Amino acid sequence: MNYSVILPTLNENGHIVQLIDSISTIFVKKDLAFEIIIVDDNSEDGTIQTVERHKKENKKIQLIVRSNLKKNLAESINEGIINAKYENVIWMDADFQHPPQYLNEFINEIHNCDVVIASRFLSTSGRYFKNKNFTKDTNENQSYLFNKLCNFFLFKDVTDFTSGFICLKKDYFKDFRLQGFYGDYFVNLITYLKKRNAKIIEIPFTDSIRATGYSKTLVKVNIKYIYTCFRYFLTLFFNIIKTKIKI
Ligand SMILES: Nc1nc2c(ncn2[C@@H]2O[C@H](COP(=O)(O)OP(=O)(O)OP(=O)(O)O)[C@@H](O)[C@H]2O)c(=O)[nH]1
Ligand SMILES: [Mg+2]
Repeated sequence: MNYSVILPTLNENGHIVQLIDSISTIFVKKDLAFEIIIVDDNSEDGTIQTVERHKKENKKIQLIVRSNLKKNLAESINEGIINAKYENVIWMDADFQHPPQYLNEFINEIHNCDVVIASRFLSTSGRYFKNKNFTKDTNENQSYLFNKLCNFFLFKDVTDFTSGFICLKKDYFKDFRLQGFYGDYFVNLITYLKKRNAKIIEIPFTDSIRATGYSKTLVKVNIKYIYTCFRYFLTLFFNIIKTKIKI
């Protein structure tokens, strides 16, 4: 089996080389064919220049810069998928919140199914903020509640509908594109995969704290935060309709 790992980036300069190297080490150790596709939405912190320099040393890197386009996470991942050359695609956050060691489990599990999702909400999963040294962001409560509602109204055998840490067959994207405001694209993806009767396995994982830089997700309750919540709930609503009337 072979793997295209997609890293959507927006200002991740502080740790991007370290992340690329950690991912590369996993595949090299297992002697598996792989590539790492960085899809950057015009970072202004030097991420692009850093990756360009690192590309000269690591031939597995592909860099795509989405210049002059509206920044969008789902569209960035779509761009990575279109340019992926291997059978399995993986994508994950590029800030170490999705620890690269779980790629080992993706590689083990994908032999037994079509899709592996790393979940924050299985009984054996963990959260970084359980460590007393870290505070919980406001949006974590919203994320927990949203995922519970998705689990109740959509599919009982999926727990993390906004994971963003996944391994699946590239073939699923022959006639499907990710679409969403932000992390809600993942709900649309799960509904689509279920419609295709994909065998989905969730593995528990414990997220880590972002390595450097800042979160692009809103952590303060303001009008933008309320709008983001509204967009997420709208996505849930449309997915309930889609699953109930099977369109
Ligand atoms: N290409 C691209 N990448 C993005 C965009 N927004 C976020 N990202 C990347 O998506 C990943 C997740 O973004 P984060 O800012 O860490 O947000 P989050 O993990 O959902 O939220 P926190 O838990 O608060 O960190 C990171 O790799 C970001 O660099 C975007 O508009 N375009
Ligand atoms: Mg993050």
